[in-house]
Amino acid sequence: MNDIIKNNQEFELLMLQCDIARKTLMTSIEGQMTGFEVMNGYNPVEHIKSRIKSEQSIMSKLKRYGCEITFSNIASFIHDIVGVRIVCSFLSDVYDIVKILKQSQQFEIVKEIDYIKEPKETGYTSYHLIVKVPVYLNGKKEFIHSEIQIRTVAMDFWASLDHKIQYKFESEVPKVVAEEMLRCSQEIRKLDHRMLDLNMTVNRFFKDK
Ligand code: 0O2
Repeated sequence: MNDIIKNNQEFELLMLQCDIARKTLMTSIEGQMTGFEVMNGYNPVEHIKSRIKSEQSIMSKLKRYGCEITFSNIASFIHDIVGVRIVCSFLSDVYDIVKILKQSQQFEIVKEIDYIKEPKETGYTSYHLIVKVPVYLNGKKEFIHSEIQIRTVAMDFWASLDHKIQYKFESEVPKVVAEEMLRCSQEIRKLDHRMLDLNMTVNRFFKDK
C-alpha cells in the first residue's frame, strides 16, 4: 500500500464514508425495487451486488490516469470506489430500472453513460449511472460519488468472463481472444433482443386470454 494512503486518517475516513454510502445506496435501491413490485406485480431485478474498490485497484486506476497517488486525487478522480451492480433479465428491464432510480430522493444522478446504445471498443455493454450519495459523519455532510451498473444476465456473463481474461493476461489480451470476445458481445446483443421479443410474445399470449 502507498505510504501516503497507509498512514492517512483521511483515507480511513473516506473508506468509512464509502461504506456508509454503499449501505445507503443498497437500502434505497432495494426499497425502490420492492415499491415497484408492490405497484406493478413484477420485480425487474435478478440480483444486486455491491463492493468497495480495493486499495490496490484504486492505486492502479490513478496510475492509469497518470495521476500522483494522493488523497485529494482519489477524492477528485475515482468516482467508483463504491460500486453497485444491478442485474436483470431483459433489455427493457435495464431502462425500467434506470427510470425507477431517477425518482430517488436519496441520491442524485450526476452522469449517465449508455454503453448498450454505444458499446465500448472491447464489446462491453452496460448502463452506468454516476450518483452522489449524501453521507453524514462526525457532524459533517459529505457527498460520495458512486457507480451503479445496470445490465442483463447475458451482458453480465460476458463482462465477468472479460474481467477474468483481462486479469489473466494482465490487460495485454491477445488479438485473437479480443476479437472473439467482440464477436461474443455481438451474439449476446442479438440474444438479448430475441429474448425480449420472446418475452413480449409470451406476455401478449396471456393478455389475449
Ligand atoms: P472494476 O474492477 O470493475 O472496478 P476508464 O477510465 O474508461 O477505464 P471509467 O472512466 O471509470 O473507466 O469508466 P468506465 O469506462 O465507464 O468503466 C467503469 C467500470 O465499468 C469499470 O471499472 C468496469 O467495472 C466496467 N467496465 C468498463 N469497461 C469494461 C470492459 O471492457 N470490460 C469489463 N469487464 N468491464 C468494463 P474498473 O475500475 O475498470 O474495474
